[in-house]
Amino acid sequence: MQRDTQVFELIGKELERQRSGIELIASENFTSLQSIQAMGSVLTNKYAEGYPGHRYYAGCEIVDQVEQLAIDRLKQIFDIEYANVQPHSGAQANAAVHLALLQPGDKILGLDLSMGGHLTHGSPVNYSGRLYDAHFYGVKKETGYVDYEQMEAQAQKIQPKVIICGASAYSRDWDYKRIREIADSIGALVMADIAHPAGLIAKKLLNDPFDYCHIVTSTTHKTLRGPRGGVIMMRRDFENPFGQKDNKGNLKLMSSLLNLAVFPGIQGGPLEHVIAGKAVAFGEILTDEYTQYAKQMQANAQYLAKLLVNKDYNIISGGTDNHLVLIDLRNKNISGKKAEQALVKAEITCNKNMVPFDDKSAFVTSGVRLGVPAITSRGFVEKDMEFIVDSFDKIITHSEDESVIASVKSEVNNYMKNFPLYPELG
Ligand code: DSN
Repeated sequence: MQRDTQVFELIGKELERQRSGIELIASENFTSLQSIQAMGSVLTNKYAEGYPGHRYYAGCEIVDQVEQLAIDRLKQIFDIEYANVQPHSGAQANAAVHLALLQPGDKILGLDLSMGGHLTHGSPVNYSGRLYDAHFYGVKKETGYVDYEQMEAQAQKIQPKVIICGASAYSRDWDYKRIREIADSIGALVMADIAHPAGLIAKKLLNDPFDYCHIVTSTTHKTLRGPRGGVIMMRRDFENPFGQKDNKGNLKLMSSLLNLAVFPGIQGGPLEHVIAGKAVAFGEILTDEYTQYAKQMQANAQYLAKLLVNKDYNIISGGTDNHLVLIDLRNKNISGKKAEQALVKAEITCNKNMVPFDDKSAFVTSGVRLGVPAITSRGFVEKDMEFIVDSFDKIITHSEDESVIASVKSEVNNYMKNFPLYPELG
């Protein structure tokens, strides 16, 4: 068969783009070459609807072992009893949890998208806000921290079945114990979406959600540094108080409802090649090298925040506990959209982001979100944050000066030559 040069030339160009620039999108990372190789393997050819040992197709003996390896490693990482590694994405993982727990029209309570939350936590443009009766809590205007009093007041007033915690653009740790107390006071369940900080939680650098949150979801490609995908986890299984009863009158176990919600509920055949990539990444997370990586990620983010504050950038909440910072650019007289556009010309990639109490739309925004998972994988340590902040500041303060942008781009490209990415790929 003729080589598809069109597609592979584009892949080559994307590799070059990833190599030459500074990647600051908080939800992106560079998964290992062996994880990529597992994804690009013959496992993509196999249909395996069902779960290990219980499939609807023959010939699953090998993929059963692959999937079981991914499950076992994930259980070891987080010290949990239950893991489902089949969700194709974090959004699918969340949809499956909702399907397992809720009926259409049921009430949910999540962090407002404009305050750092996620589409699948009840946004009106997402299935979660269309199928369920979604309500929100926010962050405190004065501090930028989650407003737990508001969460409690909303919970008491609305009586949601599920309280969702977790965020896409929130740099502080969560008080899972307090959230559980609020949920217990109204008989609700707690779902934590740890897609962003999962890698730091895995290494105990942040609070552990598993003892307090009934169900925990994550993506696998952000701080966990695996392939794109999702997972659902529980430290302990339990009988779902909102679920149907079996024919003996017992409430069904959450694990069986979650498995049924993923397949056949919202997905067909699992992507066993991606699950193999997840298994590889989970194996890597169990190593000391990854522990060092997670610590470096947190140290980099904290130093990045400090340097930005020194240059009079307004960091929401004043700093960070995790891998990201959210910057309100209003005192710099530039929108998030303009900042993103100018930065990408200099090959510094980040995303515009609404900040709490933003007066601009989601298409314009007053802020940008910067994250360090990808650059930490490239080998950046604290002192490299100085280069990032200097380059970032030059662009923000000269966003329409093409000669400054061109000179920063050239400095960025030269700098990145010191941090090889996938050198094996030539
Ligand atoms: N879009 C992802 C992020 O950037 O945080 C979340 O799904």
